[in-house]
Amino acid sequence: MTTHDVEIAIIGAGFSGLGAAIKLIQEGVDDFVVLDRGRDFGGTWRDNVYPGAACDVPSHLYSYSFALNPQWSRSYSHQPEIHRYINAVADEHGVAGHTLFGTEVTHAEWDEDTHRWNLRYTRDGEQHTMTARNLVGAVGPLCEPNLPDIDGIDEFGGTIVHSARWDTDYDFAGKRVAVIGTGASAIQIVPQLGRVVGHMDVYQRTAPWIIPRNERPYLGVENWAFKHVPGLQAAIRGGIYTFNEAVAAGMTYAPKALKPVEALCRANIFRGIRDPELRKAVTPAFAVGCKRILKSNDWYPTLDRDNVDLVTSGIDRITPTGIVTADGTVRDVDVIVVATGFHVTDSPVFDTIVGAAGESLAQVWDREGMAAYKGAFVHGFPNMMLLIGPSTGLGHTSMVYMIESQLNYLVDYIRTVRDRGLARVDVSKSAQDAFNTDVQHSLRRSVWVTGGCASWYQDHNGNITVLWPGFTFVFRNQTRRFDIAAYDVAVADESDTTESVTGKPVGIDA
Ligand code: N01
Repeated sequence: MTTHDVEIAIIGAGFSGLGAAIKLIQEGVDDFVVLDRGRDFGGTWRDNVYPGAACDVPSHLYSYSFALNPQWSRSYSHQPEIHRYINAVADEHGVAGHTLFGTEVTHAEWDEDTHRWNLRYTRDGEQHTMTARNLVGAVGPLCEPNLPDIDGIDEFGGTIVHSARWDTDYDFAGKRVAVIGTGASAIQIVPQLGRVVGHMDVYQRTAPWIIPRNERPYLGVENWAFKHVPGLQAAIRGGIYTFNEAVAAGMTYAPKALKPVEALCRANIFRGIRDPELRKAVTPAFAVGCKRILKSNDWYPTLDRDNVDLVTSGIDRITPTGIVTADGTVRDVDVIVVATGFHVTDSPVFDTIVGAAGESLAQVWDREGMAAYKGAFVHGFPNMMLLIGPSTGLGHTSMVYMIESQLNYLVDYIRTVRDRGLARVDVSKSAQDAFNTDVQHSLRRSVWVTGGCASWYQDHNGNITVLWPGFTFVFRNQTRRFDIAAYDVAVADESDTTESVTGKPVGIDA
């Protein structure tokens, strides 16, 4: 077992953890480490390798502002290209030298005596420990797959594949397949499988609203222009951003203004499906925007295929050979694809982080509801900043924009801690509560509250704790500077200024 002490430990090497590492390097901070259980950078864009995996935010906006990519091959990027982009950016900034892959953090606990986070992690089957003066939680909300709790699922004798843990060796050709779920992942998987499987049953609990996806490949001349015409890519990015912010206004303040979007979705159904009964079955019964608005041109035509059935009767149980629905129908299958989303408000990661009072994030959030200050700091968890924490999610535009806002806040936090010699920084309960009261106030007329749907944006109390309401530039303004007045702080004494114990952690070149 090895022990180390670092100034900052970042858990997660996806878009947010990598962005944090780059910003720290640019700030001249060297004493940090990124810990990730995977084998390279990318997080959710490394792990989601299901067929058809792609982004539904246009390529020019779904990238770091400090690493624009003029070479995007399509107007919407697919997973392999985003994964390559993320790793290329990591290479360019030399982040690998700060990163431990194949490393799973199993426990992180605040130590009030040393003013440090005590971390336990496993690497190559061995246990290690580390202490860190600051902890950055960059695991993202979409990292822990949610397996549905359906009677009999453990007894199924065939294969079960979760969308986020795809079995790339499994050959779907000619198979009888069941797909559970009709969210953002399922609508990308189902059209790909529909072309190769023998038969597919798609189990829909709630029909989603889906607009057409105006994806196309870029011409060589366009890529040339993105690279050589000054300001062109930034202008396109700005145009996409501005359009999306208008949608945010509708979702937050005037859901009725989204009627034209609903009309687009209805036209998409009409165009994609001939059978009137099937059209009715796929038409949602909630306001557009209440759940994520999806984008697809081939979802409806796939449901209309002869080898595909949409099943709307609820799932009663799973048997060793298939699925039984509430109406008593038995459908035998070889493989079940579960595209049932992620543990967002109940992530097992929350159990592993223990704050100053000896309680885990899960215990605190179970009792008080999921909440943080500016989506980042949680009262009672000193010196810990979450990236894409509570109230930062979006239903309409690029999460990378929110991540970059939080990175500004992180860098200014580290600057402040260094300049003032702070050993302990804990957001005050009153500042955190006031922030969340404002968020809930902004949400009250929004489509997520009034739209008549259940969604993963809600915690177990039914409150929308995942989303940022309104304009993202408001969040950018609120996170420009670290506002120390919102925090209870303690200055370092001699015991806090102890030198690092053993320098860089195991596996990182000195
Ligand atoms: O998961 P979801 P996802 N029995 O939670 C159903 C991002 N993403 O992986 O709606 C039967 O949206 C559930 O039904 P219902 C994006 O932010 C982005 O698809 O709850 N069904 C729903 O249909 C997205 O929002 C991209 O009634 C069950 C589905 O499973 C997020 O990831 C691409 C069930 C889950 O949908 C999650 O998307 C892909 C049960 N027991 C994903 N449990 C981009 O393009 C759940 N369901 C950027």
